[in-house]
Amino acid sequence: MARCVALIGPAHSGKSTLADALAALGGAAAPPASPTEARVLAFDYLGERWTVIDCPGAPDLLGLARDALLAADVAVVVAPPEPDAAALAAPWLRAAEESGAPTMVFVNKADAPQGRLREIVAALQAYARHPMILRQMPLREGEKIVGVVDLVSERAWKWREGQHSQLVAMPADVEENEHERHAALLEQLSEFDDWLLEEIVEEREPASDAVYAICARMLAENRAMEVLFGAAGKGAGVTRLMKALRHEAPGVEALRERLGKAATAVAFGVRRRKHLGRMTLVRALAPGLAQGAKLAGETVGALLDPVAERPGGAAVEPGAVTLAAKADHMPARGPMTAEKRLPTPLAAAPLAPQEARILAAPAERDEAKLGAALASLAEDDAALSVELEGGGRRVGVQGPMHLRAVEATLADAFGLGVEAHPVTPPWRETIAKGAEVHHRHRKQTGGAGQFADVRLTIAPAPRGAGFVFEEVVKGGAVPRNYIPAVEAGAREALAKGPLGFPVVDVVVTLTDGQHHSVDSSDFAFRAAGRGAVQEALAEAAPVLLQPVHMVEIHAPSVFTGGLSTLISGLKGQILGFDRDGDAAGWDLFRCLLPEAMLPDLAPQLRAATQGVGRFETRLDHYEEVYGKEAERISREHGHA
Ligand SMILES: Nc1nc2c(ncn2[C@@H]2O[C@H](COP(=O)(O)OP(=O)(O)OP(=O)(O)O)[C@@H](O)[C@H]2O)c(=O)[nH]1
Ligand SMILES: [Mg+2]
Repeated sequence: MARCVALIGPAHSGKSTLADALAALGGAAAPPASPTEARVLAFDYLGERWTVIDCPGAPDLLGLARDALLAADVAVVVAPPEPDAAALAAPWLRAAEESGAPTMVFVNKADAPQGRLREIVAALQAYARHPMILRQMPLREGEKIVGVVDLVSERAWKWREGQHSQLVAMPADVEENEHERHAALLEQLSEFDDWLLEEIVEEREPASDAVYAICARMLAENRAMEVLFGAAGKGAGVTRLMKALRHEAPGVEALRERLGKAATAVAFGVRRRKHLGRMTLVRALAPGLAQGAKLAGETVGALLDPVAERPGGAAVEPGAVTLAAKADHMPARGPMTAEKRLPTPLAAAPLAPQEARILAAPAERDEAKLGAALASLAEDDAALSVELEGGGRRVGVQGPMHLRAVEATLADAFGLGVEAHPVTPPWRETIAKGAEVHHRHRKQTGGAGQFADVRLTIAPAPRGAGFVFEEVVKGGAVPRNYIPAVEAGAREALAKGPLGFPVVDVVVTLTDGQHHSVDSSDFAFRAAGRGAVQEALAEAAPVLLQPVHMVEIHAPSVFTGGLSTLISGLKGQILGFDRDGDAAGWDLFRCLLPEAMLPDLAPQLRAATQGVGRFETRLDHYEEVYGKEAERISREHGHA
């Protein structure tokens, strides 16, 4: 049975280097890593099939890691070797915990550590609910780490570049420290195992194999995160990691427990290629996945080798990964049976967009094609949202890398270039006082004339009331059948007020008027209603309204100190912050922010949190804007 590992973690921590090194253990060649796509590697190790999913580390491509976690037996969070960089690993630790995937941590670049290993682990621990268990200690020569001591077996290994590590005698100066740490590790593990606790109490030395078995169970039951370390760039610690995975990684049965026992396969993302079209990454969870078989009610077309993207074997063994082509309706993510889709776990639910652009095709004739392409990309990408807005398409992305990835797919797979424009908030206007007008529409053109006469009042209505139309006409001065036309005219006038924006929160009351038995018509009363309301609005002290959002920022606690200044700088109103009850080491920061500031929030938050902060927003209310700011908005964005 084939097993699958997802490598996730911050940018440049060495995931791709580690993935290459793991594949090299199995003698497999690896295609180059992509900065914007999850790379799949497959190899055999000691007679077993393995797939490694190498996820990009840009925080705005977190969605790809969440997809990979759906299908992986084990997540390996590859962390940088600096205590100060631990917060960069926070989103990945969080995604791993949310997915429910058993997780290990690999502290990489141990050849050039920027701190003591125990400090690094302590710093990482702040962002995980699962206890982290350091199963090794470094073997040093001077300050340099040259190998590793396995604290379970109490054996020392020296790294050798390009070769297997060498078993060496435990250096005398390490021995005492090692014994202490070995005892501490056993004590930590005994929290998960009564037998081990008893052995310790009885002062018996447990056999290494029994302790390894406890480690394996801890991982399989997802109760703790083991921490290993190494230097993938030098091949150091890679075999240790692979052996730990081989001994401890649970198989597809455990994944089925997580996804739903009935699941026979799980989809975890889509790739698009110019000639091959849309292809879904699928992991088989049971026998029977083959060309021509059914999956989620659809007949499986071509099955490709996910590494080379060429036709693969006819059948896919349980646990192996394949690329389903020519199946346009195959779900992009989530577990399924032969007949149907099963519910997708919450951990792969859509991500709130962090930035938006209006995307347009440079050539008018490509607009429809762009619309269709974007709609289908959004369906496949839980991190992408597309809405129609004012004739354009408002595309919500996670950040610049994500936008680049979307643009690249549009260009490469659909042959579509796009122009990206900034989005503008939906400003509105209202009135500050009431007004009363009399407006007559009269025209004599050739034969039939036009005549309509209306008197009406306009008055402010409470925020959120929208448009209210009333009439108190007496004695049929405006005949009943023309009143809807007056209302329609009023609506036309409100579509664009004196400041250039749609008018809201007003009551228009038709009070009186005159008509003519021949020249009056719906048309004439509509024109009169429109003219009257236009006139009234100008007299009613128009006021600009801006949308204000309730914003919830999620960031590791170390960054929250700087957020108050950031929000004040964006003219936001801070509502407070709390520990985030949903994730270890994260804070939840709430504020009100004008929508016009949201495009600045995303890059500033990225800068203030090294890319890991994110936010959710929803429209809260409209608020009045006065003075120079209002004049500027009306001048630059009003369509007067
Ligand atoms: N010193 C040292 N450098 C390493 C090690 N492993 C990787 N690197 C270097 O770190 C840099 C980033 O490595 P990648 O493997 O591309 O990192 P990644 O995590 O895949 O990065 P993204 O895919 O961009 O998120 C490269 O320059 C590697 O050569 C290591 O063990 N020690
Ligand atoms: Mg990489």
